[in-house]
Amino acid sequence: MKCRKCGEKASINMRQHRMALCKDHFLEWIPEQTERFIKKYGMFARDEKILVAVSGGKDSLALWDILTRLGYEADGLYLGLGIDGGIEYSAESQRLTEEFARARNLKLHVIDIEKEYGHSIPVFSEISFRGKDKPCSVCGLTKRHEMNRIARDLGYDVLATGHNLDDEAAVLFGNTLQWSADYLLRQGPVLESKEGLARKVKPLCRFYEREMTAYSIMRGIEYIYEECPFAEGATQIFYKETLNQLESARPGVKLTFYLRFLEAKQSGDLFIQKDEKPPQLHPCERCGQPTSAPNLCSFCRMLEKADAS
Ligand code: Q46
Ligand code: ZN
Ligand code: ZN
Repeated sequence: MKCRKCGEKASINMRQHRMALCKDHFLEWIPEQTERFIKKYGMFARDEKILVAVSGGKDSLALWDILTRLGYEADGLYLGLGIDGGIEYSAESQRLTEEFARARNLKLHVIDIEKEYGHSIPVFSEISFRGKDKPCSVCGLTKRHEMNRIARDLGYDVLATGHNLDDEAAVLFGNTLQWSADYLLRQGPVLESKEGLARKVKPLCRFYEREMTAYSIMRGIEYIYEECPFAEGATQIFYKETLNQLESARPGVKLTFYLRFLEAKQSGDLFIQKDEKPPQLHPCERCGQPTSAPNLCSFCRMLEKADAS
């Protein structure tokens, strides 16, 4: 297999694009494409301040690397969740993220949830569900709250996450199986800002996971290989495997699934927009973030419950 651009030996073959590239050209192609997606979907402008949510995994570190290579002003945010799971997951991912930032002289904000709020994520979850459920719902709630808080308090315009095509296609697959119209209407590369919350963007949403793995390895990025110990067995992983089976029989099917969805949504043909008014939002009495609940947002209610226990 030869590189399409220079004819040298290819390092990666992307069947969905019918294109193989050598290492050097692949490492050029990824940022070029990212820049194209940033413009196409109107993610952010050159003068906007970007906060990248970094977890120590390949996607978020690759995203940070790409944005800084493209010359954007992008700082990192790492949330210490206090997850151990026998592999010191949080400690190791924090070490790798800090190392990444130090080596490149980048600004990284680190928020330790336990120091900030008195308990780690697994403990919050234990209190909320008495150990009956995985910590993922508490974790997701906390991550969203903290990302919004830091972006607002430190004046960032945009919050960027490292979701790749495999993540987005799996979420789309799940929402389609359920015909969850509300979620489908909200899914996309950009979630516009509202009520004082920063805009949320996913610049890697058109890259396959294997492309991000290849990019990270070729760029020499050291990232945490292990998934969070709670991710195992999640429905999303099952959907990813199912889509990978489809992909090996029909190369490109994952990308087409996602892109056709975005096109259909943009054209307005596929979905009947409901006339209902969106829920009335007002600031949470404790933290000030917008909520539809009467007094406190769900995160602050969780904190109150934990304090009272
Ligand atoms: S939600 Fe669940 Fe993730 Fe939080 S507890 Fe781990 S798997 S990190 S993306
Ligand atoms: Zn080449
Ligand atoms: Zn609140």
